[in-house]
Amino acid sequence: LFVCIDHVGLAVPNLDEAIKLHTEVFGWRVLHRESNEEQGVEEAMLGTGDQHVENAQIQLLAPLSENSTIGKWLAKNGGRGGIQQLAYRVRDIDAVCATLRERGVTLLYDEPKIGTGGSRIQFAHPKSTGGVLLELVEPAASASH
Ligand code: CMX
Repeated sequence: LFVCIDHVGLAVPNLDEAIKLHTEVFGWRVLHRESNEEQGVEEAMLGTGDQHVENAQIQLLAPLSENSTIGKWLAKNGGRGGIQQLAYRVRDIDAVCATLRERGVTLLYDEPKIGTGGSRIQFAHPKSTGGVLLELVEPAASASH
């Protein structure tokens, strides 16, 4: 069903501070940054430091408002950041969603929505995944990976 882990999503109270930590201290580099009003996030995708071996990504997710998903997540978790989601990359999100529905997994949206870099995204509710918020990501056709 899944191609690979696309990214691990970290909720962060402040995007600039989190980027500073993850680049200057941990050596990641910023691949992409954008705001997604529909998801209520300001986000940055970070890749492994070695430009020739791009084998992992993390996504930093800061809330656009207190009422957003990330705003509520941070409030519930004492205002500190932490792992909010695990995202699997898929080739055909419609087919994967149909299969997961058949297998009894609760998906959040009727149809996939737009995520980072024009990707198509869907989420499986943590209650049907053993407690982890799973995101499915079908990268945009133009994406390099
Ligand atoms: N990981 C694991 N469990 C989670 C969770 C998370 N990120 N968020 C909520 N939960 C759990 C709660 O602890 C709660 O469990 P209990 O009932 O046992 O207490 C349960 O799920 C329901 O929580 P809730 O507070 O009633 O529901 P929320 O309002 O927090 O919403 C969810 C949960 C999954 C519907 C919401 O997080 C959501 O819509 N997520 C998808 C969208 C999203 O995450 N957008 C931001 C990222 C955008 C991007 O990646 O591009």
